Amino acid sequence: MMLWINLVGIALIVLIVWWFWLYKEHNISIAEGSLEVLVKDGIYQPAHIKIRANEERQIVFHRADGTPCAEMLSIPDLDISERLPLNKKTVISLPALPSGEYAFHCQMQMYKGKITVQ
Ligand SMILES: [Cu+2]
Repeated sequence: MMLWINLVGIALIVLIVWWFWLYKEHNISIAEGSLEVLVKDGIYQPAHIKIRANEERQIVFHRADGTPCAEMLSIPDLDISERLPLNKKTVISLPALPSGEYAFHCQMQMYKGKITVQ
């Protein structure tokens, strides 16, 4: 019984490490052309986007989550607020940006993402 509890504990730690650390690393995507972000199951995939500074960029958001809250995409620093129709792809055009970090999220900030410009 004790062994079984220990095994469950180890499995839980592995899962937590994977979720908070390894998983996020895999979420980084360096975009060269247009980039697609899937909006599904409570996360943006990828949630962390890297783009180059001083270059205009398009990001395609593909919303596959019917939750009403997932409908809005906000990038507050850029005054962008767009409706994402369900099961459709919406192109968001970003202006040429200076280096920095720009957060994006859904209406109630359940979905969260970040654009790193460098
Ligand atoms: Cu939301």
